Amino acid sequence: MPALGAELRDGCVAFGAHETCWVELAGGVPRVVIRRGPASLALQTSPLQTTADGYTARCSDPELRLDLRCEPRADAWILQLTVENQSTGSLSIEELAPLWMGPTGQVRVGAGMDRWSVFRNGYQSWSGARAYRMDEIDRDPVLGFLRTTHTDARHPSVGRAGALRSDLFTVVKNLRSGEALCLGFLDARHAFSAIRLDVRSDGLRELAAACDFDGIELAPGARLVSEPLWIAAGFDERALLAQYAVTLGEVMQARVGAQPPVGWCSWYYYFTGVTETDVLRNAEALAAKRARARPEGRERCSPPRNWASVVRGGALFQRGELAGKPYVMVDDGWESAIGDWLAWNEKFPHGMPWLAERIRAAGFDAGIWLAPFIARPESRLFRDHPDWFVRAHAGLHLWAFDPSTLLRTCLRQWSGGEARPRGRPRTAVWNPAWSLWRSAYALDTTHPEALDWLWRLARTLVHEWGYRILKLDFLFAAALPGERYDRGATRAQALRRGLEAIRSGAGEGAFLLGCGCPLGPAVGVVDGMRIGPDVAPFWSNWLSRWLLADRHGVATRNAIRNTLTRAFMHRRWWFNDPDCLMVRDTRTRLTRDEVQSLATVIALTDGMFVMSDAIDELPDERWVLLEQAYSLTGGTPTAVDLFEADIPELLLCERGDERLLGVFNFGEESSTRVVDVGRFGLYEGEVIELWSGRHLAVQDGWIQLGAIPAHGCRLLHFSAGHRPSGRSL
Ligand code: 9PG
Repeated sequence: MPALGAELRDGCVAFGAHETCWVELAGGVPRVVIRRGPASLALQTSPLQTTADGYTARCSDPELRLDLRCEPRADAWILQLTVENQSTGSLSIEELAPLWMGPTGQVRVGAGMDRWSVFRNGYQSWSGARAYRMDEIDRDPVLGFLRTTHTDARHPSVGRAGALRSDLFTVVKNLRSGEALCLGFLDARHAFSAIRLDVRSDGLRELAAACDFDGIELAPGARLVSEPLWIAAGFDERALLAQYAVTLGEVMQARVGAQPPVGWCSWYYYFTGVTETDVLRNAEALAAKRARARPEGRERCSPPRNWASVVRGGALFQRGELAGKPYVMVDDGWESAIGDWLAWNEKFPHGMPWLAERIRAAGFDAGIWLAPFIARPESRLFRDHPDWFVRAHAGLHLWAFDPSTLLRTCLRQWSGGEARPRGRPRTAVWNPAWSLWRSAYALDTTHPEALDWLWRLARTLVHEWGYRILKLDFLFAAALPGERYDRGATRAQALRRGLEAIRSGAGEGAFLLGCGCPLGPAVGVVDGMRIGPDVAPFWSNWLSRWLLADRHGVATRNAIRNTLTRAFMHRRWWFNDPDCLMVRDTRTRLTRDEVQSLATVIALTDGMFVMSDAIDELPDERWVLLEQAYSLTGGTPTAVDLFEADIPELLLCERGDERLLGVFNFGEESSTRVVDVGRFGLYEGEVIELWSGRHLAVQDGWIQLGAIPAHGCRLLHFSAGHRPSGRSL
């Protein structure tokens, strides 16, 4: 990987790679944005001057001093900005950018911006992530309450071609000449951050690598430090992403266990209707499957011969158990109210501690779902402690409306009152599955009593009730914009404090699974993380295509996209949770082709392996499909065409000396595919399409796959053998 050089040129910072790799950033300055009254003000800096470990500059606001630390690392640079308030009054800090370039700046990544493909990471678990071309528009969901639940409410997308905002990091890849540039923040405990890029036909408008400080106050004499920014360039964009992910994981002390868990979750079959009997019936059905899968069992339900003879994997339970017990998770539907997590409803007559014991007696770990950072208005938590909740800034109500809030706002307006009063609890989630009428509110995780409650809650669920796996959902609520008890805390810090309180109560032995969670601040606290939207018993629908801009929300197609585009985070920041693998053939609109595509993506990307069907109703053939998919896990995935497609369609998986290649057709028509085996460094020996068992011929380095149906895939197995060495993708 060619190393970047850095220098000070005309008082600005400049980076450049050597001649063979044409990557250059020139005219970069640090920048601070402060709030003055209702307006935001970007302060210009004086020319940077060299200091012992970097550069220093003053802002146009004469009392603000900026120090930019500029540190070389193997093949990368780290920039970190410190600001010091040398004035006599406090300042409200919106943004600290260690690197900012305006129209006079220069960014080159290979020849011509027209062939750039830019990775846009989403804010939280459910936000879409993919590479964009410069003529594409990144759209937010259409309705306000969906923007609140799927994107960063403080930073709506610009909605114009060439303007992109990528949370935490980005990679810019030139598809013509091959160069790639990676910019990414290495820490997220103190502030959310993003890379903003705005390119017009006449050139660059803005490139900013900036941390969001949410307008917190900087007292006279106080200092504020940005998160460290990592900058590297080269030709191998996937190696850059991997190196960035590894480095962030080290800085934030990511929790990565030995092997991703296997589990069952009630949500995608029973939804909120789940009962105690449903959970027990599935635990028993799973226990029966496991008894049969054991070598001493009488009847072994194993994959078909041709599959088992070529794939070297284990049966679901045998290998899954090496990582600890498989788990049985009671998802949403057990609680007495959203917010009241220590009381259950009448569908669980024996109580949740009893159920955990029964699950454990059946030989599984017990898992439970909760949304610890939200509470609905009727919950005891909210009624007893209204002061534990985030308050709305003026003007926030219409961002996250529900019918009741909307009606009250209109009535207030008609009666001549203030339309959006300050200080009311801010609405966080409008979920029709809970109530059509009113929204849930966001817990203030900077309030010491609320943090104490979270600690006690986690302690009770894990150590008194016996649930070792906690699925923590709707976590973004802790980071919504609003007024908090601690006015000096950023949104990222608020979220982090809430998560840390839960970890501390749950203990080191608990497995915390984040969901609906802004990604960065959770690294080092959670063990698993949902990295995409919910799967669904359908591929996609009008709601997902139109209201959710075809990328952010519930739809199997959208879940598959993120599982592929965020695969590189797996085992570096946590275990990726791709969401559940549904394989049933009733009560679903997913076709067999769609189920096989979901199974192939989940298996080859190696994340958590979670089932969500009524196990005792599954036909044998579908249970075998689960076993088949599981036998393929454990490899290292690469989404080969990550920068070339909306949803990558080539997924290579390296498993010891075996290679697996998923070739997908995510289009709406059946389509013919050929594979250039040379591109994958694969040899011309035996190739089997696993789902059909067909042997495929390699002719002149090509495999003709024929037509792949819409949403379908082919799964190629290249057995160990005479592979040319030293070839990469
Ligand atoms: C339980 C579910 C499942 C699922 C989670 C999460 O209204 N909404 O915007 C909305 C978004 C996501 C969602 C439900 C509602 O799903 O991802 O696995 O646990 O909650 O309610």
